[in-house]
Amino acid sequence: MLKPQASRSRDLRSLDGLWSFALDHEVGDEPWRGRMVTPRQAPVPASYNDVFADAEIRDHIGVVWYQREVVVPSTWTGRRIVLRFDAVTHTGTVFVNGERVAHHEGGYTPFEVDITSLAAPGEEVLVTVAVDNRLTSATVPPGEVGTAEDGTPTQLYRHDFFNYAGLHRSVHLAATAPDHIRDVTVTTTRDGSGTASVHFAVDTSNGGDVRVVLRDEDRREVASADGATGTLTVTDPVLWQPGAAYLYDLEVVLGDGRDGDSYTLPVGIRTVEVRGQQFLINDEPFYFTGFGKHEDAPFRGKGHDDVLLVHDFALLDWIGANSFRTSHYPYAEEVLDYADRHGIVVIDETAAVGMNINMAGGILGGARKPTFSPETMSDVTRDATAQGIRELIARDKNHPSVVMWCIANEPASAEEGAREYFEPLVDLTRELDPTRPVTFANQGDARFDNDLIVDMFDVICLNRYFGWYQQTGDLARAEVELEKELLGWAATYDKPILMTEYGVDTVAGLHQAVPSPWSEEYQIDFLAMYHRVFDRIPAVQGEQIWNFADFQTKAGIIRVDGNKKGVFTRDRRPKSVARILKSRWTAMRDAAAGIAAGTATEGGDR
Ligand code: GCB
Repeated sequence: MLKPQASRSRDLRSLDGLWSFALDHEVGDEPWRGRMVTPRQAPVPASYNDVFADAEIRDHIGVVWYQREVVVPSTWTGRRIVLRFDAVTHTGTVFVNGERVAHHEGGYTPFEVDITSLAAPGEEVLVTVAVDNRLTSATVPPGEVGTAEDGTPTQLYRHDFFNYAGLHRSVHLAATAPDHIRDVTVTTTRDGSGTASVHFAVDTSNGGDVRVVLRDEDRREVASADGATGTLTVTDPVLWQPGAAYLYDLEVVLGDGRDGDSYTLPVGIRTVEVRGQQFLINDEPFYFTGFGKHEDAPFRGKGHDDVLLVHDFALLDWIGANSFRTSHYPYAEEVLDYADRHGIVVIDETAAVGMNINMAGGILGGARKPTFSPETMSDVTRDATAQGIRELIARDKNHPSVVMWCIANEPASAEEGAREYFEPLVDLTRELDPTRPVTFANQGDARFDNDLIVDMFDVICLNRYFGWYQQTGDLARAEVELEKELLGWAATYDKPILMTEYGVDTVAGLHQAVPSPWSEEYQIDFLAMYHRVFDRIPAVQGEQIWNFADFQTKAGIIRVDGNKKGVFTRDRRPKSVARILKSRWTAMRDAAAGIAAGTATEGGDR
């Protein structure tokens, strides 16, 4: 699915800004029929939960309404007009001028609808959106809604981040020619003789004539072709490399180029492969350093913000990280565009999180019952998971920064039914994208000797908390357990191992001479212990700390104003460990750059 863009043939109008906003019970039936009467306005993009000082809004369960008007430019006569939502969390139903035009489930992927017949150029249209934040066994992430004794709704979910909702990303009105480019798919390969191939497939609304032109960063044409599918050959390509991004532009033109449609897609030439226990980018072993992140910030919740985007990437660069995982849902497309442009490697995750009913002995989720069953994670949940995979790959398939799909976080992969649940999903992912490795993030109850699904995946991603949830405060015992476990995985599977989560809640400013949990010193000692162990085990090919920054969660007895495992605070101030990480990761980055440039020095092999 193409991100909307303004080009010589396409136009865009942003619908971001303040929208009228109301809770469901505050407006009458069918508020989309006319102008909503409400004293409130909510900013877009943003979560609605924290922008008002009102517990009823923060904790609301169910539908809220957003509404605004927009004037369709009079110059758009004869154009195809599309209304596009980058993310409505979790379910959006859209009305235009009182008519229901779209319904979309899945809070982190875009959808769009052709509203040409309702949007007269020069006239105003009224856009109303019902946003539903309820999570059920038919949604991803899943949850359970119920009713309390006093008749009020309840919501249970098993993931450890606040259930923020709203119009989280931009809304656009877009105009194209009626005959238009619907989609472009690009993959790249290299051959031994120093050339690269850019394979392209263009989907158009009318099957018309297509021309593609590839230009380098100096806007020089390097290859071109006619036809909707084909291969461009690039001699002496400049590769997209971690830490050294290079993007070509593929301009796709439909029709005669004057009146026809055109779309420009950035293209990075790079290859990804898993070979034995190595993860290769452009045939070079790649060791992941970085974080699991969240889209999370004070006030705006999960609303996309370019300031935060640029600042987070600046901190990634400052600390020497080369990668992150989009835990636990697809991030805004702006994030991936930025990663493409700045050479940061991304593990791209679906929103399939919280699919383990018995985790933590049920503390988080209630009594023990099967995770995979018609009453819990059922065929309906799996269909929603499959749809999430389809939409993720449709959106992100062309990003060179995305090197792997992560199709679930911490499912109950040692429980009966896990294989039946995941096998078709792995097959689907590979069918949709045969070029990228596939993984899931494994939780500690599923070990190398009882996990039922890991053999179907290319890379073993482990989330482990020895020294925090187990052996709390005892890093010596934790070190023994961690090493035992990693060696077990390395001996059982000939696959790369990434530690995709390890971390400790740390209160910024809490210092101790004799470190114990929650202090900054314990975070330092904890991470140092993990790194010692990683450095002893060659199958470990990456370290992504949980988490980049402190983030909001639902209230609970193990969370004090959220999860505090960040290396940065929620407002992005470094905790003490940050400088120590910076020296480890910048040394590793320099060593990797030295290897790429052929000037590696001794000891610079990781
Ligand atoms: C996990 C989850 C992550 C939590 C983290 C924690 O295993 O994947 O979402 O936030 O543990 O801090 O408990």
